Amino acid sequence: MRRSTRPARALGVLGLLGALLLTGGSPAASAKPPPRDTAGPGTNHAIDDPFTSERTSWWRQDRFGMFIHFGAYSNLEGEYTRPDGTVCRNAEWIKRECAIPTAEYEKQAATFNPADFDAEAVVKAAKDAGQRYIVITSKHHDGYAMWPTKQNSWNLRDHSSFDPRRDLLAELKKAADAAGIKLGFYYSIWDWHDPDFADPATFPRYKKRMYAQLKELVDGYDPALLWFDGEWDADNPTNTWSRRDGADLQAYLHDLDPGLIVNNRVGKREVVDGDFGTPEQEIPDEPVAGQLWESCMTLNDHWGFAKYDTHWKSSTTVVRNLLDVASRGGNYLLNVGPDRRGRIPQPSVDRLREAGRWLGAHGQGGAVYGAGHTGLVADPSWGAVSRRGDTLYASVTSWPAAGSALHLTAKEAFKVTSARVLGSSQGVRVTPSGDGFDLTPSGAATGPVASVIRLTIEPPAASPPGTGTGLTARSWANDSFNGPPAVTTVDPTVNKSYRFDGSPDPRIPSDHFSTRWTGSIQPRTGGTYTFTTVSDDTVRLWIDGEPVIDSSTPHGPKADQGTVTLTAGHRHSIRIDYTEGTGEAHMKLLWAGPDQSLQVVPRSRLYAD
Ligand code: H79
Repeated sequence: MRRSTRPARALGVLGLLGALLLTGGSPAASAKPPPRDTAGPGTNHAIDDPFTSERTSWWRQDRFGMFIHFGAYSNLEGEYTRPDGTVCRNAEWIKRECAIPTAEYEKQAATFNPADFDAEAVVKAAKDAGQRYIVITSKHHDGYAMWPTKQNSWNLRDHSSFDPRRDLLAELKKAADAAGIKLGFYYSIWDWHDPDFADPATFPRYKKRMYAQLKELVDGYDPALLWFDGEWDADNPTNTWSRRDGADLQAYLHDLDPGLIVNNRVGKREVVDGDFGTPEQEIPDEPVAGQLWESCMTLNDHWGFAKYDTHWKSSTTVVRNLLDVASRGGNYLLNVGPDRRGRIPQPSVDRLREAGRWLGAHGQGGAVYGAGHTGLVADPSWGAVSRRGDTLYASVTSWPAAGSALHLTAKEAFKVTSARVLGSSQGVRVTPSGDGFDLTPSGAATGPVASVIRLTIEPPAASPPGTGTGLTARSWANDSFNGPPAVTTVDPTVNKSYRFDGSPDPRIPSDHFSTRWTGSIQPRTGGTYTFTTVSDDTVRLWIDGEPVIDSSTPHGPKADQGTVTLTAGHRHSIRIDYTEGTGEAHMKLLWAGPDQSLQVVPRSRLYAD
């Protein structure tokens, strides 16, 4: 939709023209605009604030996605019989874990014929589940491309028994578009098949092919998201992927399509990498500090199809996981693994449909879509509470005995103006009690999965919108605030991603600098605020002269947090001391409060000296 205008494509052409004019070089020599990461001192690579940007808006609302693991490994359906007759089991890691010789693995892949892959059925399964986006493996660690890549013949068109006229990713894109479902691609950096991958001397050749493949995917299928994996240090084959490789790749992708959403495994899974964190097979017990996040999880015990794996999660578990995730401000990416013919296993389809039925009933999906962390109440033992504006959704998984109450612990002062159980006509008595409220429903649970009590609240009173223009920023060309500052500006926000080569100003080199931000910060609502700094190398934060964060031991990319009580409309003095020694440089200031979800502190709430 919006993204089809592709402003970057035009920029790319201009960049190419510029390069030609400057160098007089041949088109071949300057086929690619220079990576943003070589832009030099004075550059801030921060694209936007993923917590608030238009770019990530759909992803932040949609909450629930379908992960699809499908590749040459699927053809083995989780089992490899060795020449000696012994059997080795694994799914998408089967080549490596069962030590299948490459020739053997290639031989079996040549028989791969997922003729029954039905993109419309896949999209329908996702839609029926209430999933609003799909992420499919375009290439897993085995290096096998699921689209007709031109970079090698190790792909579904050139190395399979599949109809060469078909293109699964194109089919899926078409079906997803028709259903209004977003499509993203998983892509493994680690590649067990490409002969140039493991040797640092030939790695640049691999990297070039990888860039070309990613360009094929972006240009050919217009994905909404790229989900990288295999970024970690590894042996067999050696993986040398570095933070700098990640920074370059992120810049390259942004030039290809500035609308792309990218996960943190594009780099080295640090809080500054990509747009969102990727807890795998786990649900964090509180919002992730400093980054959007998405838990990815299998529906049984394997990502790829494994014919013997019947250890399915129940639809109840799926819904409850999703409710927990949404209440902590995250997304849930739930996996299916099609079989060798391309069919999603029926037990998966059944569970997804049951989960979708719950979400679609009585407006219960309101607890998930567009809802997030409340900032107002503690995580209860009896379920999960999420929030959308002035509505709280208390999803109850342990319904109280008749006449008993559910206690809601309030972290901030707010009022409850109404309460009702979705899908039930029973009443709910709300009484202030101890550190919060008691909710006493008059009837039974609405079902075995979860019953949702929808509360309308009056949040703490808000002061008028702010009129700030940012903080005073003084920067030094040394890392100890020594002497007079080299440059003084007003920074609208503290959202810096200098990476390896950037700095606050062209006059300040990319290593050994410091910045002190001063002024005042004015919250709309009074109460307890959590400040989060994302920094590399050191940061100290004071509010009203009191230390809130002191992270002055030089560190790599890191989130630090501190809490402080602020008064509505009051301008609290703020000071941030940030230093960069060598290497990468980052500095962000985020906050979350009683009526304020986690985000970079906006300009309007910051006032210069
Ligand atoms: O694509 C899925 C996994 O293949 C991949 N990431 C998700 C999204 C993944 N990579 N690493 N891991 C998951 C965790 C590592 C697990 C391992 Fe093992 C334990 C690797 C070797 C031992 C599991 C068991 C995989 C092979 C044997």
